[in-house]
Amino acid sequence: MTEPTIEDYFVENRTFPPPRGFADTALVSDRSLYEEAAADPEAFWARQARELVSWFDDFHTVLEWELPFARWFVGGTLNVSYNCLDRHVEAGRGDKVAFHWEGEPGDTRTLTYAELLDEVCRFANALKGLGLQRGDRVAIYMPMIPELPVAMLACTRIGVAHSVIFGGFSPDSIIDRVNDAEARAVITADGGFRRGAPSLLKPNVDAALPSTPTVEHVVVARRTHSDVDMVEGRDHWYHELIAGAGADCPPERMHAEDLLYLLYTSGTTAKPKGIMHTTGGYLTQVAFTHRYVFDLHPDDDVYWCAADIGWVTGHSYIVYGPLANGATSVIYEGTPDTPGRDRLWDIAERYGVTQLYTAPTAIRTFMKWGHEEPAKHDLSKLRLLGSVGEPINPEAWMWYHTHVGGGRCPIVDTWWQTETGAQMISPLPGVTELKPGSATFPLPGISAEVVDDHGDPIERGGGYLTLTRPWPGMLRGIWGDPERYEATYWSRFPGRYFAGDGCKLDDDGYLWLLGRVDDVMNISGHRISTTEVESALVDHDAVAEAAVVGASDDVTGQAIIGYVILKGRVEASPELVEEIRQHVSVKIGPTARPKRVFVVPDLPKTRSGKIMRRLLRDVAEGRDLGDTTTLADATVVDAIRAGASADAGED
Ligand code: 7RM
Repeated sequence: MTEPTIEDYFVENRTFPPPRGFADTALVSDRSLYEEAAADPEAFWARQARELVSWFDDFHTVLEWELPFARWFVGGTLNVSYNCLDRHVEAGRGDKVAFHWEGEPGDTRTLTYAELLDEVCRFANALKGLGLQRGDRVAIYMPMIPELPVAMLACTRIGVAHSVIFGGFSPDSIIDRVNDAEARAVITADGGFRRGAPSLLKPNVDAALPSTPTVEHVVVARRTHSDVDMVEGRDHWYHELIAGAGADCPPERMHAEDLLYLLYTSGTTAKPKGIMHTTGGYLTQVAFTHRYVFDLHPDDDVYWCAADIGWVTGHSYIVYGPLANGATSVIYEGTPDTPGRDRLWDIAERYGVTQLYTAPTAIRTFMKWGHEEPAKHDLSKLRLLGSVGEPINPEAWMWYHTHVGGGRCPIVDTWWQTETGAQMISPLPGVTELKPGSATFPLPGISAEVVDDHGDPIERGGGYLTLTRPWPGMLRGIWGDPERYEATYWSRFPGRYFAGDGCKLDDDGYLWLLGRVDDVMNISGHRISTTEVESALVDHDAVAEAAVVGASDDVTGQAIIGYVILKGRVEASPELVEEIRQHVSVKIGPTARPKRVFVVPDLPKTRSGKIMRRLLRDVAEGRDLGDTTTLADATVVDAIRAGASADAGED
């Protein structure tokens, strides 16, 4: 007996070729990169590594592959901060702006490449002064202030691996991560500004420290000027360390496979996984993808990735990719609705942003706020838009394209993971014909296949996304746990990396990501993806956001339960709820029609905006909540639970 793979309902036929004006100046406008990479992937990556990265010593071996352990660019030595800073200054671009930083209260700071290099060197010397050395690990728990990329780059300069911990995490999360990495120091701040108020960080570190025996030093950047307790000998002010440190700090010559950073992701069990990224391969792939996926013209562009640096997207596409490529970027500290719901568009207008990279969850929120908000601003400098983090529903794609991109900007929907380090499946904007909601094709040098339950590749329809060849930016393991690395990613389909995502292939070979396979619903034997039903719900005019889960059902095994946020209102008549359910039937078929639809004020999300469907399943099945440490706003579930028990609306 074969289990059915994931069913395939949603049909989207709109297509968008690269706009003519865009393709004319695009870095890539033909298939040559794809052809070169297909003919010899290792030679292709070797060329990119030599062109995009500066090496102290060239590598002698492109790839050593002992499944599932890869070593890229073996024999090569390099330094990431040198690649991100010194070489641009040496080439005469020291006065070019690296970051236009804007704080939530409206304060700003501009950092040129020369200024950034100076501060990084001073801070690197300060870290050395605290006794940190090559091979150590340091935890960084900071708001989105310039000192955060400075701290990361200072670590890379002296061969210390960083572990950035999201500023929203609790003391318990800090304890787990610091102890797992055996970090010798924590770099933090007094606090940061979010929604108009200071949120405190140092007190969380203080609460964690009694349980983190490896930490010898804490460095505190001053941001909010809130009162903090400083422990003599252990705690140091960032600004005092910088003032006392020299500006000369030669970059450490690192091996290509030396650890660059750890970034923890929560897995299915409570213990988070320390995803390991190394130096040469990671930098090569982030530089490559940042340049070609965003079509970066460093002299003209003002690029903005509106993610948080505490998420892998910020590591790769705020810090390492843009700096390696000598880009000018925007960094914004705060929330998109402070002081008004047009904050992002205001920033984009004032800095003349040319490329904007954000998440579907943000785009759906902007949709809910209305297209009047972007319309208040001149966004005519924008020439490319990006999406990352979740499948983007066709309706959200169309809204982004029309109301932010003015109908003229290609959208790069980029699929990748903390584990992949860099973008994997994405259009090349000067080449690929887009379909709203599809991440399209693997990038040059990347090889993906959709397989069925047996691990056999399928040519169309729904299945599991796998990667069939190692790639330069891939994770090198889970810190301290090689068995878990093998079991999590390489055992479900032998010889393949299993990403954990469902995916379908359409008749033209486009890839459509279908969400996490753990979330796939089984309704009377039909395996239905959350993404397709959610896209059908969001397609209804009244619906801004939607999440669906499969809850146990006596008759059908599981039943689809939908949670929707409406546009501009908080309640729906029973007729409207019925109409919304019916819309799914019409759009993709009666099997996928939700049994119940609840109107909710908000959805439970992680700090990077991913919907936590597991918690919605707990609510739907009346269980106590499991682990909620990664939830951005813990009150949301209570509000849903209260509403869901009061509501009705069944067949
Ligand atoms: C970059 C990032 C990874 C998971 C991944 C997917 C989902 C990310 C897309 C997407 C559909 C996309 N890293 N995901 N991007 N799904 N289309 N363009 O998000 O480690 O935090 O998450 O996110 O499920 O496996 S992550």
